[in-house]
Amino acid sequence: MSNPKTGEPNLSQVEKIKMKSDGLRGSLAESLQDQLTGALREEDQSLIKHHGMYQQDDRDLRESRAQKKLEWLYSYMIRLRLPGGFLNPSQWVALHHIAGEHSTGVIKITTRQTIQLHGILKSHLKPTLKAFATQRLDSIAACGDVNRNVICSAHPKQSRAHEEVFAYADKISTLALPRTNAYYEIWLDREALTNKEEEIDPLYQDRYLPRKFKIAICIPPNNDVDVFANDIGLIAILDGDKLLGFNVAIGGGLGTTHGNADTYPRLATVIGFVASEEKILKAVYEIITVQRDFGNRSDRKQARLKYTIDRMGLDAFKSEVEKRCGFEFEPAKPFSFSERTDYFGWHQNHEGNWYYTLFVENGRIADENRAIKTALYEAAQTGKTNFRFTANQKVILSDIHPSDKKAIEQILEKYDLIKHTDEAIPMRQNAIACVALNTCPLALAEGQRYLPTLISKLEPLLKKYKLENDPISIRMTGCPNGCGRPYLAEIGLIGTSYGRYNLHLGGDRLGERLNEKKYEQVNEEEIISILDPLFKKYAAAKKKYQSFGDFIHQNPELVTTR
Ligand code: SRM
Ligand code: SF4
Repeated sequence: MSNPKTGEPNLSQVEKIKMKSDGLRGSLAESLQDQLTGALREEDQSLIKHHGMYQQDDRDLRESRAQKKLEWLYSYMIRLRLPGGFLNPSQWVALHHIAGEHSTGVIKITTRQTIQLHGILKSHLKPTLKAFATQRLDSIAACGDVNRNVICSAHPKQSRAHEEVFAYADKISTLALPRTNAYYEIWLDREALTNKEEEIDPLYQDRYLPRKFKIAICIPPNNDVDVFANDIGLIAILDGDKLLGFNVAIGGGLGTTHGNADTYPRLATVIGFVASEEKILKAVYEIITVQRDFGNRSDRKQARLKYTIDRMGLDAFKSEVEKRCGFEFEPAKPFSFSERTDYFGWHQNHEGNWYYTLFVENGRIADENRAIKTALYEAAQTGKTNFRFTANQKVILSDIHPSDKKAIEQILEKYDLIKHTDEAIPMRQNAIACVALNTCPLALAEGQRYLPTLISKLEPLLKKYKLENDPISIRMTGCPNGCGRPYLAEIGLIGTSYGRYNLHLGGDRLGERLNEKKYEQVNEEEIISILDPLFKKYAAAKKKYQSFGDFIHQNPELVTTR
């Protein structure tokens, strides 16, 4: 980690870029002016992430463009910062138009309760962000080495306490926002600040964090956010309708690298309970500062909080946090999860308002098989529904007054979306696939473009064994970074090369146990021929097990690791 001669840390390239970036400005303003290329200068490609954007290219077109001696077709993905994943109807209408005017048109719901737009050309970046700003929407810190979008159980209005818990997503997001005004200057043409004092950032300083940082809040008994996959997981402890505080879990993270045994997925560990709002925010803040000060800044593959904790030891890490907080955590309170799901269809809350959770396969809102995008636009235009995203890439038409339910239902029926939601088998409803090809530069295999087809091939098997109503969780990613949280699925498929995946099995249904890699580099035919007999045996023994994942976990001899 440090130079043996000078004792100075061997900083990674990204660390150097951040530190000399003048509050994440770098030469972004100049890079944007350069009309000779669709790309940014290399250093700015790192910085732009902290503004919620990634430079990408259309990977499907690489070869044909190379043949024509053209540079890759560069474009940008923008990810919004939406703590708790909420949009009002006028924001939705604006999003619909922005997506149409500046991006591929597809509104992509992510696994962290927000949306991404892809395919935005360099010249469209500023107009896109300006249009979002008119709706009080921004992409600040949606990516980069900072705290990302804070996620929260997606049904915040189930009870009064749910609403209170939801408000924490916003408070934490604000607490952990970088102080720089670079975003406003570069993208929104605001005046540069003359007084740099105002930009002094006590949390991030000039180094930001060693790596991305993620926080989730969940409300048992539903672990719909996969709370243990986060750097910080806050587990709400309720007494009836009263929020008592949160158990705090730290050190979750899923990304790994093929062939690098020093990388691993890790579930967050519960370290205690905190009660008052002041203490909760202080605890979150100081966990971040300890990671800032102790995290690995030489090797980005070892820089996430999970590695800092495992290197320092959990007790030492916790003591350092408590020392900085000036208080000790109370012992963790008992809690338990009984589900990890979105509540599809219509549900009414304690105030009498209605919620409709719509099935959106892998979060792609477009007019593809069904006119989902048009339907949601029409629903938004009525002004009678809000929109909430789930951490499983779905959307909830929400907060609908009883007198407005009919109008919204008619729109859903007009576009056949109620049937669309009801007809998807639970495996499909709950499945997650990451973006992968054609935009993700790290993809080794397909994700969202392929999982629907694979499920269609598994569906007859499930029917054959009368398992079609069993919500077996299946998740696929195009590489081992874990964006679709495949390590927490009963069936996890992790891309290794085009058409091939490592098959992981045996995760539980609640997101409390990681699965294990059982087969390497299998193709579709092999996946099906492995799962067919396992489904058959599970169906015969089903009564004895909570889930397919438990069945595999408790009968490891059924799976021959290869
Ligand atoms: Fe992710 C990188 C997409 C959730 C772990 N992720 C990427 C990038 C930006 C590729 C890149 O670095 O150039 C992907 C952009 C693809 C594209 O074209 O849009 C990408 N990640 C996504 C999304 C959109 C997947 C989706 O289909 O929904 C999710 C956006 C979330 C958001 O709104 O903020 C997404 N990524 C996740 C999750 C799941 C979660 O947070 O619950 C994980 C695993 C949890 C974790 O962080 O450990 C995840 N993404 C990664 C990693 C591995 C990090 C690591 O610690 O090793 C990378 C690569 C990296 O950071 O170097 C990555
Ligand atoms: Fe890309 Fe890999 Fe994330 Fe999928 S898991 S979006 S392929 S980085």
